[in-house]
Amino acid sequence: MASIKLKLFLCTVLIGVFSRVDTQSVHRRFEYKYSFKPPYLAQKDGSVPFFEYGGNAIASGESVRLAPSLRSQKGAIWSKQPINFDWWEVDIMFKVTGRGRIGADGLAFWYTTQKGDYTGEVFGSSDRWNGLAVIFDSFDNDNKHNNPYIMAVVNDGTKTFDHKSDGATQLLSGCLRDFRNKPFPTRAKIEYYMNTLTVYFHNGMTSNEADYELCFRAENVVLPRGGHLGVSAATGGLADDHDVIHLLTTSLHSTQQQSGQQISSDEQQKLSQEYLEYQKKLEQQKEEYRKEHPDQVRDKEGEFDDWFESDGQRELRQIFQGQGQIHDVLRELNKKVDEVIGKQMNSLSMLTAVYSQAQGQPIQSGQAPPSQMPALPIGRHDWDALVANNQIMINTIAELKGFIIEVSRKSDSLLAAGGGAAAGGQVNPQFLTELRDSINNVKQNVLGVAQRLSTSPQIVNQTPCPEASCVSFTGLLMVVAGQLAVMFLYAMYKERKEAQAKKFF
Ligand SMILES: [Ca+2]
Ligand SMILES: [Ca+2]
Repeated sequence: MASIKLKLFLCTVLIGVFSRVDTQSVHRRFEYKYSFKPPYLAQKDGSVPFFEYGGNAIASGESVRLAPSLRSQKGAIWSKQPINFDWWEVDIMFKVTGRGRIGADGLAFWYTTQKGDYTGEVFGSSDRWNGLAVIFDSFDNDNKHNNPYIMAVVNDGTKTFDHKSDGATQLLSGCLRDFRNKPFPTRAKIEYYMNTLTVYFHNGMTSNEADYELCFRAENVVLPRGGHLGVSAATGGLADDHDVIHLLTTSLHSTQQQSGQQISSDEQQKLSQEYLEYQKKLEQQKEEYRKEHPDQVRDKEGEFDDWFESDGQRELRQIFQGQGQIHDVLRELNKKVDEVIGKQMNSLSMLTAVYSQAQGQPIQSGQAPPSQMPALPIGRHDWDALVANNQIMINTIAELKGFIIEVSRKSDSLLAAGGGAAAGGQVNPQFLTELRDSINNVKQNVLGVAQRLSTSPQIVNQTPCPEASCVSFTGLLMVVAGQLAVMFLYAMYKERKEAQAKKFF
C-alpha cells in the first residue's frame, strides 16, 4: 500500500514538473505587420507596408536610409498600428557608415505609447517619450571615450534626455560596442519577455547569424502595453549614413498565456485570409515591377553584394587594425633593442676600462674600477694561439723571400745566357720558356705555402688577425705577382737595351 502511495505521489510530482516546464516554454510568432525587410522593402510608390516614415528618411527596395551622411539630418520610421501583444522580440539589421574616424549622432529603436516625431531632438525622435529607447550612440558628447555605446533608456514621458552626458545618468543598462563601418551589417536583438529586457548585439564582423553576444539583461522592466515600434536616426556636425536593412518583429507567448487567450477560429480565419491577400498583392507588385524595370532588377541583384562589402571602409579598417598590431610588435622590439643597447654600453665601458688599464692610463671617473671587472673573455690559450699564428706568418714570409731571391737570380742568369743569342729586337723563345718554367715553379711554391697555412694549427680559423703584423694570403700573392711583372718588364727593357748597344758597335 505504502509503495503504491509513493508511486502515485511521484507521478503527481513529475506531472506537476512537466506541466510547469510546458507552461514556461515560449510560443513565437512572426508579426509581418510590424516588420519590414528586403527585397521590395519599399513599394513602387516608395511606401513601406504597415509603416510610415518621414523627415530625411528615404526608403528603397533594399533598406531605409533614416539619415544620410550630411549635416543635421533627421529621420524616422514608425509602425502604423500599436502592437497587440505583451511580449516581443525585435531584430534590427542596420549599417552605420561614414568616412570619418568619428561619426554622429546615432540611431535609436523605440517602443513608445505614441509615435514619435520624424525630426525630433533625440536621435531624430521626440523627447519625453513614454516607453523604451534602445540607443546606438555614435558621438561622445561627454568626452569620456566611451562611445559608440549601446544603451536602453526607459522614460515615463516626463524626463528630458541628457545629451551632454550621453544619457549616462538615465540609462537602464548598456554596453560599449563599436557598430560603425563594419564589413557586414550589424544587428541587435531586443527581447522583452516577462518584464525582462535583453539586448543582444551582432558586431558585423561575420555574416554568421549565430554570432550574437549579450549586451545586457535587465529584470523588472515595466513598459506600457500596446506601444508603437519605430527606428530613428540623426546626424550633427559630423555625419554617418544610417541605414536600416530590416526590422523583424516576433511576438512571444507563453503556452499558458496562449491557452488563456485562445484566438477564435473566425478571427484566425480572418487573419490568415488577410495574410494571403497581402502576400498575393506583394507578389503581384513584384511581378509588375519586374516587367516595368527589367534592367533595374538585374542591377538590384548586382547591388546585393554591396550590402556585405562597404566600399573601401572595410579595407581601411583592416589596414588600421594591421597597423595597430605592427605598432604593438614594434614597441616590443623597441624594448628589446633598448635592453640590448644597455648591455652593449655596459660591455663597452668594461672594455674601455680594461684597455686603458693595459695602456697604463688612469681610468676616467665614472668608469667602474678594475677590481670589479669580471675576467676578460680572452684567455691564456688565445694569446698562445695568436703568438703561434704570428710565428707561422713570419716563417712563411721568410720562405717566400727566399723563393723570390732565387727567381730573381735565375732570371738574371737566363738574361745573361740568352742575351747574346737574341737577334735584333726579337725576344729569345728559349728565354721565354725558361721564364715560364720559373713562374710555374714560383706558383707551385706559393700553393705549397698556402696549403701549409691552411693545414697548420686551428688558430687561423679560431683567432682574428692581430692588429699590426697580419698579412693575408691574397695580399701576399698579389705582392709576388707584382714583383714578377716588374722583373719581366725589366728583363724586356734590359734585352732591348743590349740589342741596341750591339747595333751601335
Ligand atoms: Ca552622444
Ligand atoms: Ca560618452
